[in-house]
Amino acid sequence: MIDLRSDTVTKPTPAMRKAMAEAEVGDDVYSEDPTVIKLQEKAAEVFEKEAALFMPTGSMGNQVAVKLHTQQGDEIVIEERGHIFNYEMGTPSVVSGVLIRPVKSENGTGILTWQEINSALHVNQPYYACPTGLICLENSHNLAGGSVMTANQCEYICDNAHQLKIPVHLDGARIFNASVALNTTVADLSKRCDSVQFCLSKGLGAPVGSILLGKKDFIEEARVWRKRLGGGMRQVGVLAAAGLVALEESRFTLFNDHEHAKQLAEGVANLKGVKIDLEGVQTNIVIFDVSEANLSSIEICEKLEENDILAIPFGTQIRMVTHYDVSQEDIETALSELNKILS
Ligand code: TLP
Repeated sequence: MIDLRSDTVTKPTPAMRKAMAEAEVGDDVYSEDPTVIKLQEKAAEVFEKEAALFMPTGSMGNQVAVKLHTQQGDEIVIEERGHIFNYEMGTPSVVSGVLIRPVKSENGTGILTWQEINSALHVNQPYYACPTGLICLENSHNLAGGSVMTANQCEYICDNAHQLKIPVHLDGARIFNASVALNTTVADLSKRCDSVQFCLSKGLGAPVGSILLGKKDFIEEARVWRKRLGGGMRQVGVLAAAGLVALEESRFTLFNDHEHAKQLAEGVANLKGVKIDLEGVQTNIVIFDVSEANLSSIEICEKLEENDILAIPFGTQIRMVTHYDVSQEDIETALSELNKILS
């Protein structure tokens, strides 16, 4: 199988499995798991944030942040294709009682400008509008094709938001991909954000887990909400051990995934009935439109599957994601099968 559905499908590396087998563990609900503590300290150091908390999933990391930053009846502002809005099952309304105000990114990159955000805010409008309680950013931006936001763009948004006393949460599920694409550190890319969530279980390759980062008090409260939502884990050092390997080693190989994504995108661009924005392919996600092809996106993905290639159809688009279990030869095979299907 060549599995291009997501980078969540990576299997733990031999180094991760070894670290998992040898991990020292304790009860993490009592904050007594030495490997979890080590992972959290390492993450806080890498991101230059005060504190970090190991979360079972990225969704829980994001949703605990939404809960802590907002009051019931607030609105959160987010780009219209943002994961927190589209793929977290309405949790902002269920858990936090907030509304979402999706904003269109006019240039199509998914990276909102401050002007676009500002025009969607409700500040000092008592008695009729929902007050904006939070701005959510996403870097890299999954459904916009893995596009990246620079450190300056992010800082500018945070500084303006903070002047209005609005906090900013960064969904950095794939922030290490953004840091490789922009040749900068994850600390720089999230410097002024009040909280950041990043996933160990995507391109970094750990089997499970995400980290939520922020100020010490915020993370202490996040620990309470994690427990409340059923995310208090026990001898979870076995998973944190894989996360530590992911954090310390995997980020240095993401560059290859980006090269493979470029190779894939360039190949796809030459296929019949396909539209793709090549410049938009900045990291490990390739999204292309097949509305002018002879088959629908679902039919194309079904035919790919018959040939042991997996991809995800989204409306008239198909998403393919590269990761360390996908080689250059796999990309060539996928392109050649796609070519046969579309010809
Ligand atoms: N993304 C998954 C699917 O849910 C779409 C994927 O295959 O890409 N933020 C972003 C930007 C994400 O892409 C994801 C997962 C999450 C948060 C949630 O992470 P998990 O799956 O750990 O809850």
